[in-house]
Amino acid sequence: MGLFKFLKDKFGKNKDAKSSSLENAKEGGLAGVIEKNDQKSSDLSEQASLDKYDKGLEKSRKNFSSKLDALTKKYKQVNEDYFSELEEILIEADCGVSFALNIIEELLDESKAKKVTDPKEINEMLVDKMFFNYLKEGEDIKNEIDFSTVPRVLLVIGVNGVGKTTSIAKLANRYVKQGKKVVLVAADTFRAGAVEQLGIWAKRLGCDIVTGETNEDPASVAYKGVVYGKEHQADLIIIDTAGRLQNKTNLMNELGKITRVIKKEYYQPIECFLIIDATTGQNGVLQAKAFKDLINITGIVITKMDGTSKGGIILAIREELGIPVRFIGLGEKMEDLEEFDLDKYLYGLCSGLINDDE
Ligand SMILES: Nc1nc2c(ncn2[C@@H]2O[C@H](COP(=O)(O)OP(=O)(O)OP(=O)(O)O)[C@@H](O)[C@H]2O)c(=O)[nH]1
Ligand SMILES: [Mg+2]
Repeated sequence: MGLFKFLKDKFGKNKDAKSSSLENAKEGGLAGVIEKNDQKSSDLSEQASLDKYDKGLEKSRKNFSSKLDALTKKYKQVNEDYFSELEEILIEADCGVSFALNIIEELLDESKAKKVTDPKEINEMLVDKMFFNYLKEGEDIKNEIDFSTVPRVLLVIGVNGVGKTTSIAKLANRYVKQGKKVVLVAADTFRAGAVEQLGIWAKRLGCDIVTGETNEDPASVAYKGVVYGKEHQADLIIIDTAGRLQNKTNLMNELGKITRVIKKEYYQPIECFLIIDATTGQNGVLQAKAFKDLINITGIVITKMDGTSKGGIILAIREELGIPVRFIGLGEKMEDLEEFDLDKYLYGLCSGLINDDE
């Protein structure tokens, strides 16, 4: 079975599972109710997560699926023009030129080999390819932070205004709810108000916060934060940094200094999340390239997915940088950060096509 059908079955089944577990719980005894309630709450949280993807990707889906749908209706049989229009749709969705070119080439070869001429079938092949091209062979991606050794240090970086501090608050919220002790470190000593902004979140979430003086060297604040977190048995130490444009050499070099100083006190690998604003399109890919040259990025958090109609950026980043997207911001609220899930993402982006396929 192709991924296209698999997604339809998987997420369709989910809805059935929810109602049947609710119904069974009504009928069963106490043990049955407890068991069914466990099942029910996991079904419901899975459904809630899927709903967030669905809502957050609404603009992208409308844009992408409606264009593909129009293309499918325009051509009864695929030809060269069809493929060049399809390529354009992929590029316009911010999937990146190299991703688009590669996937079109593969589709051309495969459709010729299998003698497929129906554009609906090509859509199915396209969704399959989007999936398999994301997964690099032999790679086992773990999105969640690994707490097998604690504390973990997470450095959060990115250009100005992409959503670093908000994503930190969302991540802290996620892990506090899982019972982890989270310490926030305000190493953005550059922008007026940055420390206060993180302070408000720390108070709201009940996390300790380590701050420095105005204009104190951010590396020194980061160091203090790591020492504090170790002394206070933190599970996770999250370091907020100033927004820095990728072409400002001094600010970029500062990142190297921050990691060097942390390593004097912390000997485990540092988690480093680069935050990318989905609404910046291909500029986000350029930012990621510049940061990657300087620092070991262990994951990407894509923010503001709800604000763009070009949700393909995740595919472009994966194609061009090979760095996994670990979390995805699907709204402004605290709960609107989800672990990245390729199935839900592709379903969110393409469900218009998938559900059309009745
Ligand atoms: N809609 C939406 N808005 C978001 C999301 N993530 C962040 N934002 C908004 O983006 C704006 C900037 O967020 P910040 O967290 O302050 O960004 P920053 O990267 O820390 O900014 P600087 O520290 O100034 O570089 C805020 O208005 C956030 O509410 C998201 O996933 N969806
Ligand atoms: Mg900030």
